[in-house]
Amino acid sequence: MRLFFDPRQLEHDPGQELHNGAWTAHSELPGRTRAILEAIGSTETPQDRGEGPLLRVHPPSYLAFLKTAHADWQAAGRPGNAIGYTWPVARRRPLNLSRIDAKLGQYSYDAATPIASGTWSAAYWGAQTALAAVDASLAAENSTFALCRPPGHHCGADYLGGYCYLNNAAIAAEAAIAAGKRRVAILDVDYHHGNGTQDIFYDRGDILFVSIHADPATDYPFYWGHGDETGEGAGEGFTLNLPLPQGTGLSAYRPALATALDRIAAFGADLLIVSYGADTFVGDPISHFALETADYALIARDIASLRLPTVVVMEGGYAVDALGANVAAFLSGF
Ligand code: OKP
Ligand code: ZN
Repeated sequence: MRLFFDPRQLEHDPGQELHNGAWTAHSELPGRTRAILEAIGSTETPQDRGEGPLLRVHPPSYLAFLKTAHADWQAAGRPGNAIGYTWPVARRRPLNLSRIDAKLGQYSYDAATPIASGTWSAAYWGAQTALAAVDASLAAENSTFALCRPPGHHCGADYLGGYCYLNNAAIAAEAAIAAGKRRVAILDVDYHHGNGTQDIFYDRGDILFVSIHADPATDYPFYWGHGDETGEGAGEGFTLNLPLPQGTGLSAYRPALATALDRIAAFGADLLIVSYGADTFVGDPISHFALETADYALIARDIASLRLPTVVVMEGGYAVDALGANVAAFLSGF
C-alpha cells in the first residue's frame, strides 16, 4: 500500500478553540500526525498538482480568503489566530466583503476552526497528498493512504469548520471524475458526520456519500447527518446517513457497516474513498463510541471485501497515544 504525506502539513497549529464558552487547547494537533508517521513508517511526498484540482470543489473567492486570512487578521492588529464572531445565518449570499471579521463569518460555520499562519500551506499540501493518492490508486487499481492533515470532511465548497479548511475527500473524488471515472463512492467512518462532503455532493448522482457517525441529535455537527437526509435532485437517494448512539461498539457498528457496504456495492463504484477517523476509538477524548484497536482491522477488511481501488483519507482521531496503532490496524485490513 503506497502512503502519501507532505511535511508542510505539520505547519498548521491552531492552538486553541472556543468550546463550551471557554478557550481550550485545540484537539487537532501536529502531534497527531507525528504519531501516525511513527506507526506507519516512510511515506511518499506528493507532487504539486497546483490549484486546478482544488478549484473543482472550492470557488476562487474561498481560496483567496483562506490564503490571506491570517495576514489580514494580523494587519487588523489582532492577537493569535483568525476566528469569526458573527455569522450570516439568514440569506447568506456572495458579497464583496473587505473586513476580515465579515469574511470570517461569510466563509465559516463554527468557532472551533481558527486560521493560523501555517494553515493555508498545510491544507494545500494535505489536498495535494489526497490527489497523489488518487492518482496512484487509479494507475495501479489498488489501495492507497493519504495522511491528510488538517482533516477535510466538515469543510464545504465555500466554508470552513470542524477543524477542516479544504475538503480532501471531495477534491479526491472530483479528481477521479476528471480522470474519467464514472461513479465514485465516499464512505465516511469518522465519528462525526461529514457534513461538508455531504453538502458538496448533495445533488450529485455520480458521487455516492455514505456515512456512519454519532447521532447528530447528541453530537457535533448537530444540524446535519440525520437519517432523513437522502440527497436532492439528481442526487436523491445518493446520500445515506447511518447515525448510531453514543456508546456504540463493534457489535452494533458492524451491521451499520454492512448496510453501508451493500449500498456502495449496489451503486457500482469505480473508486472508493474512505474518510477515516480514528475518533470512534473507545479512548477518544472528544468522542463517545467504543471501538477497540483490533476492531479497525476487521472493519477495514469488511471494506476491502468490496474489492474496489480505495483511497483512505485521514480525518479525525484525537487519542494521540493510541492513534498510530489505530491507523496501522485500519491500514492492515487493506
Ligand atoms: C473534526 B473531525 C467536542 C467539540 C467538537 C468540533 C469537532 C470537530 C471534529 N467536545 N468540536 O470530524 O474529527
Ligand atoms: Zn471526527
